[in-house]
Amino acid sequence: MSKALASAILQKGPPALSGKTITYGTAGFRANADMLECVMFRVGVVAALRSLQTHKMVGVMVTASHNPAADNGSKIVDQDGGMLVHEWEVFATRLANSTDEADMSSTIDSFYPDFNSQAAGGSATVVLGRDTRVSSPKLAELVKQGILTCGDRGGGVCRWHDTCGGEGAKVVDLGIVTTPQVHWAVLRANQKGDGQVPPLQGYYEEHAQALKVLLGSKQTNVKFHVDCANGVGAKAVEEMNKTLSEHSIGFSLVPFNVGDGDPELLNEGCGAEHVQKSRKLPSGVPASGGNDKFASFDGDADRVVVWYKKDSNLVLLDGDKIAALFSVYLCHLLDASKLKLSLGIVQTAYANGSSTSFMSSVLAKHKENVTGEVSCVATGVKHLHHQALHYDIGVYFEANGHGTVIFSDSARSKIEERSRGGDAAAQTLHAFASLINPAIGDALSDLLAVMVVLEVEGISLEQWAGYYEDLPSIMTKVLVKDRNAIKTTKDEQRVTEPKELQDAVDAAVSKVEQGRCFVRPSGTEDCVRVYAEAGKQETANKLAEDVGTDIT
Ligand code: 16G
Ligand code: ZN
Repeated sequence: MSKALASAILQKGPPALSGKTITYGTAGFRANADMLECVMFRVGVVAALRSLQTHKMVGVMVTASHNPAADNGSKIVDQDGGMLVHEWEVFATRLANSTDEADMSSTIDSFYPDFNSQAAGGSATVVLGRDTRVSSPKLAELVKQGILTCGDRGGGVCRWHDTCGGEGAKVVDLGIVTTPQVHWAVLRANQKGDGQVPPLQGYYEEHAQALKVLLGSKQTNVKFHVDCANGVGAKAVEEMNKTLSEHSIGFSLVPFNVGDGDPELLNEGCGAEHVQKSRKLPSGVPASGGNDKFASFDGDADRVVVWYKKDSNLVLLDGDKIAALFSVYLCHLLDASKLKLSLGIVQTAYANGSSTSFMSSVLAKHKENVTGEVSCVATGVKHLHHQALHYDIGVYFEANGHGTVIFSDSARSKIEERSRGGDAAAQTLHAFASLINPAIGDALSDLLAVMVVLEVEGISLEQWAGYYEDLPSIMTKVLVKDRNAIKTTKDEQRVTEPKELQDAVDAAVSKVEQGRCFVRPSGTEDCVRVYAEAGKQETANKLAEDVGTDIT
């Protein structure tokens, strides 16, 4: 059976990778859209196979997130609503690059040994979403073809079955949505287990219901201007606004950079990536009063950073600051409820050193009622999410604005039980858990969570910014022949190979006050990244420059 499938895949042609291989990396497959046609078809096949194997729905999102408009990519959403398990990432990479029927068929057999037995009578359902890129409709169509090819009944025989008793493969196309909405749809569909994907209105309703509980009788009138990076966020923000106003919730999100002009403007000089990396105002900022509040999403709305203007400069509240805001809030609630739950704060090496010290001191202050720790893992949401699962409550954020808060099943039931007994803090915890996307970082959920925490705790953006002061930092990239020659420790803080490189980094860092520096190969680009931090900006810049020279 795997042979029949391999031959059907190859009929679509070999991958147009011009001699290069493509890897399912931290953010799935990403490349120039022209290279991706065949790869996308194969992504559809992999997703259908994963659904067949797990007997659950999975998802595919066609997007290249914050990358330029000419790029595209795809991410597979696993049956639990999270990122694809690692083994299947390897499978996806192997299948995407294969050019030979025998190799492809044996790849299917080795990664999915039960394929032949499970295929008989089995079925697959894949939830499909796409972003606003010009290439996305065509590439989503190819993913669809890949999915349907798996269940194709050409000549009355399903590709999976000799005599077809199963339902083959099905696609539920959500059209243009945010990446986190695909994760949400898969999670909720599998939780319900009735084979139906809930309408997206449920996503907006869930947020509104949770906000109502969190705000209680508080009358609010909070406005945030939202830079939608000229991507999918604009549509979601508009829908969210409608639902908020239907429920008379005094939160308004005023979108700008909504992508109604040139499609090339996606992520161009705007959005979370631009704001967080350059610390400059995005294009298209509406003329506004001095006290206005802003947020920037990335192109597929799974990242958010918050900011405001001070003397026409931008004051950034990045993912680290969002994690700090949520952690302080959650510590207060855990103190008040005496639930004795563990709180893990998960960061990457890019987290500013000041944020790590701040979080550790917050946890220390609350140690009577909260057992907690701050941990550091490798870059990429899947690593953070995985680590956050170790705690009752896991707060995870990358500095770039990717993150969420997850609650374990047992924490949820303890919170629910306590809140049924009328405990106000537990009721608030319960509503917060319902507000924030449990599957993955979600710009819209995170922003609403930020807004409600600021509002109910009476914290201004300036006070929040004052939680701690970031150490000056810089990130640079260095082009090398083979970035994979550089190996690091699991948390990416230190280079293990070549050893001399870490020695050189250590020597450079030892000369710098409050210095910290690390080097890691990028998971998304053909380069090596250098991050440096120090007491002064010039010193951080010099440290990054010196280490960069050591690499080349
Ligand atoms: C991907 C990751 C992002 C990470 C970035 C680092 C996901 C969904 N996305 O975009 O979290 O910050 O890669 O890129 O995991 P780099 O490896 O090129 O530095
Ligand atoms: Zn993104």
